[in-house]
Order: sequence, then structure tokens, then C-alpha cells
Amino acid sequence: MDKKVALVTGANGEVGHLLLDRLASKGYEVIALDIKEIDPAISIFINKSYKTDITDEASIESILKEAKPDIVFHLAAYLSTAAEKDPDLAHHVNVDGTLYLLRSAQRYSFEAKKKIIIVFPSSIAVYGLPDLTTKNSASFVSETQFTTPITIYGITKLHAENLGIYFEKYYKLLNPQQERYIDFRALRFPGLISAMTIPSGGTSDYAPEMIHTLAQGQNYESFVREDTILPFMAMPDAIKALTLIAETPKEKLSQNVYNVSSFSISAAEIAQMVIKVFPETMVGYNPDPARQKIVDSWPANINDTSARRDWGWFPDFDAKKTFENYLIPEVTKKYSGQK
Ligand code: AKB
Repeated sequence: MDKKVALVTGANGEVGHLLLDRLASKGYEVIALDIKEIDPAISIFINKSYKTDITDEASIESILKEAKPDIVFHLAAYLSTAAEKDPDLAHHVNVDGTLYLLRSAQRYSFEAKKKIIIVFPSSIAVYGLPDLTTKNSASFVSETQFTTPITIYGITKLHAENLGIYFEKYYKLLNPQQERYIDFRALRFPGLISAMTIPSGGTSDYAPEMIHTLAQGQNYESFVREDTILPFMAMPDAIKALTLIAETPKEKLSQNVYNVSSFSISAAEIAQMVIKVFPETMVGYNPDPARQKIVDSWPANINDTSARRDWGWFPDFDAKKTFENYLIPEVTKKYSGQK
């Protein structure tokens, strides 16, 4: 049987690094697309790469026609803090880039007469809790609650989710003959923590930054308060969720957009877990008011019962396992000899 072809946009990013590896080991033909040259560390996992801007619609369409993907993992995006620094550009990349991809994919698939699966990582940033009291009293937030984001990143992610649903279900609704070929599947991720890479541009980045900094024997100054609680997920679980939803038969999916959750933890609890292993290090707290406002608007817990029910989602790593079996051993190995 022919190999399935998976195209990954924004392939050089944190998620892309591990996803390419996993797709290759699952037997996919892997095509990587990024605005920059593909990192040599991950180029061993790919069959072909394209250096292209996601907002160059003509290039995206010709790549789709050449690569003929069955699935696109659309990772290319500006994260929350980076997006706040240049909201216009973030809107262009996160919204227009997604629109161009969906439009080109619909055109390519219409010609090829075959469905194309678009897997989209959305985020807890689509939520906007009005204040800390509401955040502290809200229990597990479902997909339909508090979808009033305060950041341009959250707004673009929410809009991109709706664009995906539109292309799958309602594209050119007035034309009764319109054939639609997009199969759109989105996951709302919590903050992701990888042992391999340090993220940049996110607001949940205090967690991975703290871990990587302490593991290098340095002290860390947190830009959020110690009592800040967010949901987080270990990167291997994020990759598991992406591949699992991509491979689930469509008839099992009762919705297009799913929360996926793993564990919730405060900044102080993260510091405690890591300082236990690197006792010569310290964490200080110097909250940045704007970034604090952003994390205070994101839920402490999200409800992922629909993902668990429809496609058997469950995380392999709880907080203890994330730190003890994944992050601590891997970051210790990564930085050994550097202190
Ligand atoms: C960010 O902080 O922007 C991301 C996210 C929560 O989507 N990590």
C-alpha cells in the first residue's frame, strides 16, 4: 500500500521537531514546510522540504499539488507574546495564512477528488476569563465556555478554528452543488513543555524556561506570580494527541474542535519540582503586568471529556511522570557537562 503523505507547516517549531520524528517512525512520507531552512537536526525525518512563507498562497497551492498530502498538520503561527508585539503581522500569519491554506487545500482536493485532513493546533488562549476571581472559581472549562479571548493570538486561533469548520461544512453554502473536501480537526492545547527545545514567543513559556534554565545551573526570574496556575502538557503527549486525532475515523468525531488536557500546576509547584533536583538554583518572581494579565485570563483547568469519549484521548504523562520520567532525565542529559 502507498505511504500516506503528511505535510507539516511551521515544521521548524517546537511541536514540529518531535512531530516529524513521530510521523517518520509511523511510516508516513513526511513533507516539511517552513519560512526558514529546515533545522539539520530534523531533516533526517523528512522526505522533502519547502522553504516558503505560509502567506504566499500561490506557493502553498503549488506545493500541495506537487506533494499531494493526505494530511496537513498546520503548525505555522505566531504565539501569544510574539503576536501581541505585532498584532497586524500575527493576524496576517495566523488568520490569512490559515485561510490561504484552507482555500488552496479545497482547490487542490477538489481537482484530485479526494478528502484532505487538516489538523490544527489551537490553544487555551481562545478562552478569556474576565478576572482572577472567575478563573479561581471556574471548574473545568468546556469548549463552549468563556470563548472571549483578550489576546490577538487567542482571537486568531478562535477565528482559524471557525474558518476550518466553515470550509468543512459550509463553504460556498449558496451553491447547492458545491463539493467540500476539507476534513478539519482542531485541538485546544494547554501550555506545552518539551525537554528538547526552549520555546520562544509564548506566554506559558515561564514553565519550560524555568526548567531549562535551572537545569543549566542558573537561577530563573519568573515573569508570572508564583500562584499562577495553568494547564500544561508534556510534548510527547501533544504529539500523541495530534497523531491520534489525525488517524481517528471521521465518523467517531462528534465535533471539530476538542480540548485536550493533562495536568494543572502552579509556577511555585514547578519551581519546587525542579529545585529538588538542582538544589543549587533559585527561582525569583517578578511578574510582568501584561503577561500576567494574559495568563490570568486563561483557564486553570480545561474539560477534555469529549476527546476522551470520541477518540480515546488520554495523556500518558501526569505531572509527576512529566517531571520525573521525562523532563528531569532528558534536560539533565541535554545540559550535562555545561554547568
Ligand atoms: C502561548 O503561550 O502562546 C502558547 C499557548 C498557550 O498557546 N504556549
